[in-house]
Amino acid sequence: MIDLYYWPTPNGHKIPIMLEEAGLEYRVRPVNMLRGEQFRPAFLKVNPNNKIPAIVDRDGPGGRPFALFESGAILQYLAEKSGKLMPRELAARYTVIQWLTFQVANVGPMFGQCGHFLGYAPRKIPYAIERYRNETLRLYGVMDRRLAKVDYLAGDYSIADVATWPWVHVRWLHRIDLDAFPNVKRWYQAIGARPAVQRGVALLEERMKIGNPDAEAREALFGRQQLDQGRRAARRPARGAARSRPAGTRAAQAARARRTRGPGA
Ligand SMILES: N[C@@H](CCC(=O)N[C@@H](CS)C(=O)NCC(=O)O)C(=O)O
Repeated sequence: MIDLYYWPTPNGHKIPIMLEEAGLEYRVRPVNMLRGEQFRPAFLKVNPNNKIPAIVDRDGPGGRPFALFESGAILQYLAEKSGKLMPRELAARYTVIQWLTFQVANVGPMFGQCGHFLGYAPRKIPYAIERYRNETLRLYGVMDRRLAKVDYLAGDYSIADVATWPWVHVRWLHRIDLDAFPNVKRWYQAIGARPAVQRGVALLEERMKIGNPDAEAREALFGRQQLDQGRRAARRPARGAARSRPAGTRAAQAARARRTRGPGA
Protein backbone atom coordinates (compact mmCIF):
# COMPACT_ATOMS: atom_id res chain seq x y z
CA MET A 1 0.00 0.00 0.00
CA ILE A 2 1.31 3.43 -0.97
CA ASP A 3 0.13 6.62 0.75
CA LEU A 4 -0.15 9.37 -1.85
CA TYR A 5 0.10 12.92 -0.50
CA TYR A 6 -1.70 14.78 -3.16
CA TRP A 7 -3.59 17.78 -4.47
CA PRO A 8 -4.98 18.05 -8.02
CA THR A 9 -2.33 20.09 -9.86
CA PRO A 10 -0.05 19.22 -12.81
CA ASN A 11 2.76 18.02 -10.51
CA GLY A 12 0.24 16.15 -8.41
CA HIS A 13 -1.42 14.42 -11.39
CA LYS A 14 1.80 12.68 -12.42
CA ILE A 15 1.74 10.26 -9.52
CA PRO A 16 -1.82 8.85 -9.58
CA ILE A 17 -1.40 8.47 -13.36
CA MET A 18 1.75 6.39 -12.75
CA LEU A 19 0.16 4.42 -9.90
CA GLU A 20 -2.78 3.61 -12.18
CA GLU A 21 -0.47 2.67 -15.08
CA ALA A 22 1.58 0.44 -12.77
CA GLY A 23 -1.45 -1.13 -11.09
CA LEU A 24 -0.04 -0.35 -7.63
CA GLU A 25 -2.36 -0.11 -4.65
CA TYR A 26 -2.60 3.36 -3.09
CA ARG A 27 -4.69 5.55 -0.84
CA VAL A 28 -5.01 9.29 -1.14
CA ARG A 29 -3.97 11.69 1.61
CA PRO A 30 -5.26 15.06 0.42
CA VAL A 31 -2.97 18.01 1.23
CA ASN A 32 -5.01 21.13 0.59
CA MET A 33 -2.21 23.49 -0.36
CA LEU A 34 -4.74 26.31 -0.86
CA ARG A 35 -5.41 26.15 2.88
CA GLY A 36 -1.82 25.70 4.09
CA GLU A 37 -1.95 21.98 4.86
CA GLN A 38 1.50 21.56 3.29
CA PHE A 39 2.88 23.17 6.48
CA ARG A 40 1.45 20.60 8.86
CA PRO A 41 4.27 19.00 10.88
CA ALA A 42 3.17 15.48 9.86
CA PHE A 43 3.45 16.38 6.19
CA LEU A 44 6.76 18.23 6.62
CA LYS A 45 8.19 14.97 7.95
CA VAL A 46 7.34 13.40 4.58
CA ASN A 47 8.41 16.40 2.49
CA PRO A 48 10.49 19.09 4.24
CA ASN A 49 10.07 21.16 1.03
CA ASN A 50 6.31 21.61 1.78
CA LYS A 51 5.13 20.57 -1.68
CA ILE A 52 2.98 17.86 -3.15
CA PRO A 53 3.33 15.22 -4.49
CA ALA A 54 4.96 12.89 -1.98
CA ILE A 55 4.51 9.23 -1.13
CA VAL A 56 5.10 6.82 1.72
CA ASP A 57 5.48 3.26 0.51
CA ARG A 58 4.36 1.20 3.50
CA ASP A 59 6.12 -1.78 1.94
CA GLY A 60 9.34 -0.04 0.94
CA PRO A 61 12.87 -1.42 0.57
CA GLY A 62 13.59 -4.02 3.25
CA GLY A 63 9.87 -4.21 3.98
CA ARG A 64 10.04 -0.90 5.84
CA PRO A 65 8.07 2.33 5.20
CA PHE A 66 9.86 4.57 2.72
CA ALA A 67 9.03 8.26 2.21
CA LEU A 68 9.85 10.05 -1.02
CA PHE A 69 9.25 13.54 -2.45
CA GLU A 70 10.02 15.21 -5.82
CA SER A 71 7.85 13.87 -8.62
CA GLY A 72 10.84 12.85 -10.78
CA ALA A 73 12.26 10.68 -8.00
CA ILE A 74 8.83 9.21 -7.20
CA LEU A 75 8.20 8.31 -10.84
CA GLN A 76 11.56 6.54 -11.08
CA TYR A 77 10.92 4.68 -7.83
CA LEU A 78 7.46 3.53 -8.95
CA ALA A 79 8.85 2.49 -12.35
CA GLU A 80 11.53 0.38 -10.65
CA LYS A 81 9.11 -1.07 -8.15
CA SER A 82 6.60 -2.10 -10.81
CA GLY A 83 8.93 -2.76 -13.75
CA LYS A 84 6.72 -0.47 -15.86
CA LEU A 85 7.37 2.56 -18.10
CA MET A 86 11.16 2.51 -17.71
CA PRO A 87 13.36 0.26 -19.88
CA ARG A 88 16.27 -1.72 -18.39
CA GLU A 89 18.70 -1.32 -21.29
CA LEU A 90 21.19 1.45 -20.42
CA ALA A 91 20.84 3.79 -23.42
CA ALA A 92 17.03 3.54 -23.47
CA ARG A 93 16.92 4.02 -19.71
CA TYR A 94 19.00 7.19 -19.82
CA THR A 95 16.96 8.52 -22.72
CA VAL A 96 13.95 8.28 -20.40
CA ILE A 97 15.86 9.92 -17.55
CA GLN A 98 16.98 12.68 -19.94
CA TRP A 99 13.40 13.57 -20.99
CA LEU A 100 12.17 13.18 -17.41
CA THR A 101 14.84 15.65 -16.31
CA PHE A 102 13.85 17.92 -19.21
CA GLN A 103 10.38 18.00 -17.67
CA VAL A 104 11.34 18.60 -14.04
CA ALA A 105 14.10 21.12 -14.84
CA ASN A 106 12.45 22.99 -17.74
CA VAL A 107 8.79 22.32 -18.45
CA GLY A 108 7.67 22.40 -14.80
CA PRO A 109 9.52 25.55 -13.71
CA MET A 110 8.97 27.57 -16.92
CA PHE A 111 5.32 26.63 -17.51
CA GLY A 112 4.85 27.15 -13.76
CA GLN A 113 6.20 30.70 -13.84
CA CYS A 114 4.23 31.42 -17.01
CA GLY A 115 1.05 30.30 -15.21
CA HIS A 116 2.03 32.28 -12.13
CA PHE A 117 2.41 35.58 -13.93
CA LEU A 118 -0.67 35.01 -16.10
CA GLY A 119 -3.02 33.52 -13.53
CA TYR A 120 -1.77 34.23 -9.98
CA ALA A 121 0.24 37.48 -9.87
CA PRO A 122 -1.80 40.29 -8.27
CA ARG A 123 -0.82 42.63 -11.12
CA LYS A 124 0.16 42.01 -14.72
CA ILE A 125 3.90 42.43 -15.31
CA PRO A 126 4.43 42.40 -19.10
CA TYR A 127 8.18 41.64 -18.91
CA ALA A 128 7.63 38.56 -16.70
CA ILE A 129 4.69 37.32 -18.78
CA GLU A 130 6.64 37.69 -22.01
CA ARG A 131 9.78 36.08 -20.61
CA TYR A 132 8.06 32.94 -19.27
CA ARG A 133 5.51 32.59 -22.05
CA ASN A 134 8.33 32.76 -24.60
CA GLU A 135 10.18 30.06 -22.70
CA THR A 136 6.97 27.99 -22.63
CA LEU A 137 6.54 28.42 -26.40
CA ARG A 138 10.20 27.54 -26.94
CA LEU A 139 9.79 24.32 -24.93
CA TYR A 140 6.66 23.42 -26.90
CA GLY A 141 8.80 23.82 -30.01
CA VAL A 142 11.47 21.47 -28.62
CA MET A 143 8.81 18.87 -27.82
CA ASP A 144 7.08 19.27 -31.18
CA ARG A 145 10.32 18.70 -33.12
CA ARG A 146 11.15 15.68 -30.97
CA LEU A 147 7.66 14.21 -31.38
CA ALA A 148 7.89 14.65 -35.16
CA LYS A 149 10.53 11.89 -35.05
CA VAL A 150 9.27 9.56 -32.31
CA ASP A 151 5.87 8.54 -30.92
CA TYR A 152 6.70 9.44 -27.32
CA LEU A 153 9.34 11.68 -25.76
CA ALA A 154 11.81 8.88 -25.07
CA GLY A 155 10.72 6.67 -28.00
CA ASP A 156 8.30 4.34 -26.22
CA TYR A 157 5.66 5.50 -23.71
CA SER A 158 7.47 6.11 -20.41
CA ILE A 159 7.54 8.05 -17.14
CA ALA A 160 8.90 11.02 -19.14
CA ASP A 161 5.50 11.27 -20.85
CA VAL A 162 3.65 10.75 -17.56
CA ALA A 163 5.61 13.70 -16.11
CA THR A 164 5.00 16.00 -19.07
CA TRP A 165 1.40 15.27 -20.08
CA PRO A 166 -0.29 16.96 -17.04
CA TRP A 167 1.48 20.24 -17.88
CA VAL A 168 0.13 20.19 -21.43
CA HIS A 169 -3.27 19.33 -19.97
CA VAL A 170 -3.46 22.79 -18.29
CA ARG A 171 -2.20 24.67 -21.38
CA TRP A 172 -5.23 27.02 -21.28
CA LEU A 173 -3.53 28.74 -18.32
CA HIS A 174 -0.44 29.36 -20.48
CA ARG A 175 -2.53 30.47 -23.48
CA ILE A 176 -1.16 27.72 -25.71
CA ASP A 177 -2.96 26.75 -28.92
CA LEU A 178 -2.17 23.09 -29.53
CA ASP A 179 -2.94 23.43 -33.25
CA ALA A 180 0.36 25.32 -33.51
CA PHE A 181 2.15 22.17 -32.28
CA PRO A 182 0.58 19.27 -34.24
CA ASN A 183 3.01 16.59 -33.00
CA VAL A 184 2.44 17.57 -29.37
CA LYS A 185 -1.28 17.50 -30.12
CA ARG A 186 -1.13 13.95 -31.50
CA TRP A 187 0.94 12.84 -28.48
CA TYR A 188 -1.38 14.61 -26.00
CA GLN A 189 -4.46 12.96 -27.49
CA ALA A 190 -2.89 9.47 -27.59
CA ILE A 191 -1.90 9.65 -23.93
CA GLY A 192 -5.19 11.24 -22.89
CA ALA A 193 -7.03 8.25 -24.39
CA ARG A 194 -5.35 5.83 -21.96
CA PRO A 195 -7.77 4.65 -19.25
CA ALA A 196 -5.07 4.83 -16.55
CA VAL A 197 -4.38 8.47 -17.43
CA GLN A 198 -8.10 9.27 -17.33
CA ARG A 199 -8.44 7.64 -13.89
CA GLY A 200 -5.34 9.39 -12.55
CA VAL A 201 -6.26 12.87 -13.71
CA ALA A 202 -9.81 12.44 -12.33
CA LEU A 203 -8.52 12.07 -8.75
CA LEU A 204 -10.07 14.84 -6.59
CA GLU A 205 -10.94 16.59 -9.86
CA GLU A 206 -13.86 18.33 -8.17
CA ARG A 207 -11.39 20.17 -5.89
CA MET A 208 -9.10 21.32 -8.67
CA LYS A 209 -8.63 25.08 -8.75
CA ILE A 210 -5.94 26.50 -11.01
CA GLY A 211 -5.31 30.26 -11.06
CA ASN A 212 -7.34 33.10 -9.53
CA PRO A 213 -6.46 32.33 -5.87
CA ASP A 214 -8.51 33.73 -3.00
CA ALA A 215 -6.74 35.64 -0.18
CA GLU A 216 -6.19 32.54 1.95
CA ALA A 217 -4.72 30.57 -0.96
CA ARG A 218 -2.50 33.51 -1.89
CA GLU A 219 -1.18 33.65 1.68
CA ALA A 220 -0.58 29.88 1.80
CA LEU A 221 1.13 29.70 -1.59
CA PHE A 222 3.06 32.98 -1.69
CA GLY A 223 2.88 34.56 1.78
CA ARG A 224 5.03 34.50 4.87
CA GLN A 225 4.17 30.87 5.64
CA GLN A 226 6.40 29.96 2.71
CA LEU A 227 9.36 31.56 4.47
CA ASP A 228 8.82 30.06 7.91
CA GLN A 229 6.60 27.07 7.07
CA GLY A 230 3.80 28.47 9.23
CA ARG A 231 5.87 28.68 12.41
CA ARG A 232 6.02 32.46 12.91
CA ALA A 233 3.06 33.46 10.77
CA ALA A 234 1.01 34.50 13.82
CA ARG A 235 3.59 37.13 14.80
CA ARG A 236 4.33 38.71 11.41
CA PRO A 237 1.49 38.49 8.87
CA ALA A 238 2.59 38.86 5.25
CA ARG A 239 1.82 42.11 3.48
CA GLY A 240 -1.39 41.77 1.56
CA ALA A 241 -2.45 38.62 3.43
CA ALA A 242 -6.12 38.12 4.30
CA ARG A 243 -6.97 40.33 7.27
CA SER A 244 -10.47 39.13 7.98
CA ARG A 245 -9.35 35.55 8.42
CA PRO A 246 -5.96 34.87 10.03
CA ALA A 247 -5.14 31.97 7.71
CA GLY A 248 -1.55 31.62 8.79
CA THR A 249 -1.95 31.47 12.56
CA ARG A 250 -1.40 28.31 14.49
CA ALA A 251 -4.93 28.58 15.90
CA ALA A 252 -6.41 28.80 12.41
CA GLN A 253 -4.27 25.90 11.23
CA ALA A 254 -5.30 23.78 14.19
CA ALA A 255 -8.97 24.59 13.58
CA ARG A 256 -8.60 23.58 9.94
CA ALA A 257 -6.79 20.41 10.92
CA ARG A 258 -9.76 19.43 13.06
CA ARG A 259 -12.21 20.17 10.23
CA THR A 260 -10.34 18.58 7.33
CA ARG A 261 -9.03 15.08 6.85
CA GLY A 262 -5.45 15.00 5.70
CA PRO A 263 -1.94 13.98 6.76
CA GLY A 264 -1.74 13.59 10.49
CA ALA A 265 -5.32 14.74 10.92
N1 LIG B 1 9.78 19.91 -8.07
C1 LIG B 1 8.57 19.52 -7.38
C2 LIG B 1 7.51 20.59 -7.55
C3 LIG B 1 6.28 20.33 -6.69
C4 LIG B 1 5.38 21.54 -6.62
O1 LIG B 1 5.73 22.65 -7.08
N2 LIG B 1 4.20 21.35 -6.02
C5 LIG B 1 3.26 22.45 -5.84
C6 LIG B 1 1.92 22.10 -6.48
S1 LIG B 1 2.09 21.86 -8.24
C7 LIG B 1 3.01 22.66 -4.36
O2 LIG B 1 2.88 21.71 -3.62
N3 LIG B 1 2.90 23.91 -3.93
C8 LIG B 1 2.60 24.23 -2.56
C9 LIG B 1 3.63 25.13 -1.95
O3 LIG B 1 4.55 25.56 -2.66
O4 LIG B 1 3.51 25.42 -0.77
C10 LIG B 1 8.08 18.17 -7.93
O5 LIG B 1 8.28 17.96 -9.13
O6 LIG B 1 7.54 17.37 -7.16
